[in-house]
Amino acid sequence: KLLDFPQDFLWGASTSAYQVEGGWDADGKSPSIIDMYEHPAGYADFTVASDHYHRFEEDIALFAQMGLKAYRFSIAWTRILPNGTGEVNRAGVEHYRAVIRACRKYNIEPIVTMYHFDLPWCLEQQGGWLNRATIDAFEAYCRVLLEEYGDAVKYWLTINEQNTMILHPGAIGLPKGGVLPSRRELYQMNHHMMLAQARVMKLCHAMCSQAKIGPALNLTAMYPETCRPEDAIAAHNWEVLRCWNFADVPVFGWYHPLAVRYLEDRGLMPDVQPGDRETLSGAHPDFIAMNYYSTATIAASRGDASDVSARAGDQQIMLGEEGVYRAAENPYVGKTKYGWVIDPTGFRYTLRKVCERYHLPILITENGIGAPDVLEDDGSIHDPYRIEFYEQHLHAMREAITDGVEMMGYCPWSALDVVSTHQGYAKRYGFIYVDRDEQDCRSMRRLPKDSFYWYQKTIAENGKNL
Ligand code: BGP
Repeated sequence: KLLDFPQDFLWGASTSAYQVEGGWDADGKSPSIIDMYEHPAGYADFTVASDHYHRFEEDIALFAQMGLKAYRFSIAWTRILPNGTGEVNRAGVEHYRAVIRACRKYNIEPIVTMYHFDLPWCLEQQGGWLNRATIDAFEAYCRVLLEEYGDAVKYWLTINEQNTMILHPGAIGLPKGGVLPSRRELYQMNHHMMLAQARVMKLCHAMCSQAKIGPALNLTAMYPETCRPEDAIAAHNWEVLRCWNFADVPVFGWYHPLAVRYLEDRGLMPDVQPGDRETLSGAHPDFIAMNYYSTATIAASRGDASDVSARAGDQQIMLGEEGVYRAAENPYVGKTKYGWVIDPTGFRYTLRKVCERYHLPILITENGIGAPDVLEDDGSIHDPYRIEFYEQHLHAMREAITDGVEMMGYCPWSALDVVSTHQGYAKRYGFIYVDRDEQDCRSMRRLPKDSFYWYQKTIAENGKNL
């Protein structure tokens, strides 16, 4: 018999600042890397996005109508500290105070991401995450957040999808000229982000004894393509390099042992300064926040360049590595219109693995299906594929709870339509439709999709229908 969802389960939904807010230079905000990067031609710009910056009251009122008990959003560093560090922009601080107040008005728990891809451009120009000074800047920024909102926010997320930023840096846009950092540089940046995260987890616990904080990683279990032992080793290789190496550092204080050997063999191990190990082992998360979209299926390397291929429907994301692993097809799972694998059982499987590895409660901070939703003449949006996706994933999560996994909540992507990282408004995720397309802002009206009403009912029944 399936266990029920916990009574205090955080039924929520997510967004991130740069993908939803617009107001890119409003009230003293400085540009972030996202504002300065190159994006594909014809792609929706971020200057308006879904205009949540100006319409958050209306949006949060709709979230309340949907029954949300939590809203996961990110704060734009560039609104709080336009110079990356130093002087605080009061207008930026007051903006998010108003957002938090709007949540509280409806008993919606704010779950706040401190950093979701949008590094201040001024810091990038000084070397970005390659520069150790960015660690201090991040700590200074987060100190302001904890001082200003520490009494009103209980749940904090440090860094969103650090593993995506390091392994697939092109996925969030390209620097002008298209040159990405080398892998050696990326792992050095990774080390600095880990240090920054550890310092902020420690600071959060020191400043806000009631608060809970954790990393938000994109985690995905890997299947071997066959029961050939070499396929199993390759699947394990990629699971370690893609997932566990990023979560082991905050939880256990150091890199995964297999990843260390991998990095050393290839000259990719970051420079570690005296005191770094103590910093990493001196802080601990209260939970693991996890973004889950799909699983991957992996085969043994062929030992040549044919191991590397683009992910289906996604030229920005290359998979496979010569001598390490190769991406394979899985005939047992479905796919979205954008080629992303749909695998609810893989969700249960990933949750079991994360629980088993870290023995920490899990908060889902993203899960969802991107689709080209259609607005009908009568203002309705029929998205049965989204309802089906959520039904299946929530059922799988309930099975995971029954298995013994401790779940804190579920914040799918996304609360309302946002700019997709590289497919603009062509690919939508929201429960609420935003009436605009790439170039034409049209009315910007908010229109509940069918999935909105489905989620409303599901929350009201605490998931008993699943
Ligand atoms: C995650 C990001 C989100 C979001 C989502 C959907 O990786 O944390 O910011 O965009 O993926 O991805 P996409 O917009 O590329 O479809």
